Amino acid sequence: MKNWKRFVQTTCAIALIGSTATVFAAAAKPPVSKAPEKIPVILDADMVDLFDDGVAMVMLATSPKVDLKGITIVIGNSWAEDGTASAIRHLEGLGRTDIPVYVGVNRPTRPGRMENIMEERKNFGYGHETYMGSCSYPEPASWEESYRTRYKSEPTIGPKDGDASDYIIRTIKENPHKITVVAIGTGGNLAKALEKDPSIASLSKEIVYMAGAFLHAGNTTPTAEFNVWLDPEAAKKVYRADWPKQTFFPLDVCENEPITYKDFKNLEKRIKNPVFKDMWERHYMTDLFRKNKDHKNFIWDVLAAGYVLDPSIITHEVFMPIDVNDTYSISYGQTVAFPGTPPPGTQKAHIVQKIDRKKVMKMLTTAFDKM
Ligand SMILES: [Ca+2]
Repeated sequence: MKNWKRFVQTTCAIALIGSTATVFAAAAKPPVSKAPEKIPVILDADMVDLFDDGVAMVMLATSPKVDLKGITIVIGNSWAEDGTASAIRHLEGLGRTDIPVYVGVNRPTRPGRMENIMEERKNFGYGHETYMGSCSYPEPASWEESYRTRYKSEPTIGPKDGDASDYIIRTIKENPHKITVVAIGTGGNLAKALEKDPSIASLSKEIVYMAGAFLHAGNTTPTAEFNVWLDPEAAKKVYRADWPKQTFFPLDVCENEPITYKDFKNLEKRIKNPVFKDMWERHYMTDLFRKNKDHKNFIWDVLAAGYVLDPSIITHEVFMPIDVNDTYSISYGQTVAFPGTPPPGTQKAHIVQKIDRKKVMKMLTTAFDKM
């Protein structure tokens, strides 16, 4: 009897060990591979409809690789009122009104700049573009007025309360070493954020710009690219901050990669949503292509957004210390790369020279399929 009892106890113990081992075996199975983490992005833009800020925004907002955390609006192509209206219209069109928009800096750093800009251009020279963005028309009364005038309807959302610079600081600090900043406007918002909290640069993952003309002519003046030219003091402050990685898509590459009439037609046929069809019909580029099939159009900011989606679009770059000339003079706003010894306080940056055009065009068609 005693032996029988021991036999039962031993058998039960073996069975228990066996079942526990089965549980351990199940737990030891290799974990199911998780989807890669999305890249958290802040987009700082001088928004315009579609090309080029708008398309960059659509690429980021619709990519399954990206978590577009928010959009901050800065002066540049447009006044902040127009940029805000445009950002909101794009988000409505995409059904992504969950992405917050914050309004930011609406004047260049240099006092009286907007008032003196025509005189300045006479003194400092003209580049190969006559384009002047916000400097060429009066500031709208409000973002709502801008929205109603352009889109002939009422907005369904508005920008969030609070300054763009505070949103940038808060978001970077809540996600240390994770955020990619996509800076495709002038430098005002980022310079303001850095003044308030210089730690945000090193707490970011990286920053990517459409800005500058390093080994290439300027567009607005003979030496300066528009985004830097409008607020050189802000750009200098931003480029000298200690970001872990800075990548520039300057005119060096942007002005070598235009889209053609064939590309234009290929993109046009993909737009289905009336919100984007309306923008396309009113876009300056549409008119130029319809009048002249030999027209070519640059897509500037699109390249910076494309890099976030796939860094392998870069096929050639140089890595050098850089700076901005902020002395009010003939080369005000010129971006400079230093093959030799740089001035103290400058940082090194990746300056993109060539891209894989096929990859970028594929990204563009994917984005337009969602419009
Ligand atoms: Ca832009």
